[in-house]
Amino acid sequence: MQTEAPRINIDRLVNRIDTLAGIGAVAGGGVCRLALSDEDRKGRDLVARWMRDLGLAVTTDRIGNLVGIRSGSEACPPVLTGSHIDTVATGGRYDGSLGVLAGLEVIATLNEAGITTRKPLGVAFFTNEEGARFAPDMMGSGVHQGFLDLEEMLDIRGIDGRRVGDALAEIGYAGTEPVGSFRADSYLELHVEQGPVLEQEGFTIGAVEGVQGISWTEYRLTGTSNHAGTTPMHLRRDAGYVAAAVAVEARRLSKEMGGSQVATVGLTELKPNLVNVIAAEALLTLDLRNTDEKLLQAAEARLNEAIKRFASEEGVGVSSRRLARFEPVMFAPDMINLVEDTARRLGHSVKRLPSGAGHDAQMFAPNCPTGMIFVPSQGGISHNVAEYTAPEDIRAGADVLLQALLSRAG
Ligand code: HGY
Ligand code: MN
Ligand code: MN
Repeated sequence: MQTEAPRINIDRLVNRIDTLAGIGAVAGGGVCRLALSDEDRKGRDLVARWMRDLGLAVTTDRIGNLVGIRSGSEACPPVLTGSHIDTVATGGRYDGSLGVLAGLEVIATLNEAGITTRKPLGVAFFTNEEGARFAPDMMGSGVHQGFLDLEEMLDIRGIDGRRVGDALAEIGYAGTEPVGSFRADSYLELHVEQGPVLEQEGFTIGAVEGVQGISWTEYRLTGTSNHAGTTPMHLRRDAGYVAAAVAVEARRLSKEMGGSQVATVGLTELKPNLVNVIAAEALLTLDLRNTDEKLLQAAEARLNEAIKRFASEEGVGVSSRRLARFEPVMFAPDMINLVEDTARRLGHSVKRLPSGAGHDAQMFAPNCPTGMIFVPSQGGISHNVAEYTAPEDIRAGADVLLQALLSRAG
């Protein structure tokens, strides 16, 4: 019988994090592995090899989710962990990758300790969690858990016009495993907080209560290109001006609403995008989030109304397309307690908090007991090449993951 609880090997875990970060590496220590890109393919190949080297039985489903299973003494639904390895274009090396690689580190530690769990354990990574190239985000896990339709997702076109199904086939990860029917005993994901709370308040572990609601909309504004010098201001139909007004109003409204309301105009494209031409067209995206569904709906309605008003005052046409919409999700109380109790048992400070970011875990929450473990992000920075989490915090998070998974898997 194990005398003392096994501990993860932090050097091996950090080494895997750094090795994976070498694929799609960008200046400043960050990573660009947009979903279904060639870098994503290389990252997938590496992690799939590590999964097999650890003796996991690996399957690939029809939207490219990979699940590696370690048998237990009983045949029953697995206790699953994992996250994503796709990144935004200016991503960090921990967002997503930490959860997948910490899951592999748990397997490696159990293999070394010769421990067989009662329930099987699984480590997964899901296709296109970020949604930066192909919206919506959490695409793979949403299909995996039956909330997003496979065929509809395969037909989605990205910001570069590519079709998901074609890009997936091109990187060789259009698997055969069916989707939507996988049932886990439970799901527990380790992820960097990506916000400032744990660091500012001096906590090592976050016991995540849930994920806030997410609303992504694309607006296409159609004005009239004209000469920047000869066109009197009252005769303009300036799509660029309306786009800028939207960003200002989104900021103003969020401040007025307060609470957890946030708003981001992250993508704007002007046509023809020239110094002396009034923009004929503007494409922009609006990312709205709130922990409260009713408030999120209110923010959506008020901003949509404002955009219509700005456009009509400027004589600009407006059309919109929904890119993503997920309601807030609460995690299972017994999983939140498990994270909290395990962290305390291992001597780590722990705080309950909601997640500002979307995560694959939110797709499991309606189907099985689901929880998340957060570790601090230095300076609260993420979706930025400077993203950093200290090794001692990574070790703490991975040890909590190991012990919590052992508690679930018996
Ligand atoms: O947008 C998000 O919250 C996540 O990074 N996909
Ligand atoms: Mn993430
Ligand atoms: Mn992310």
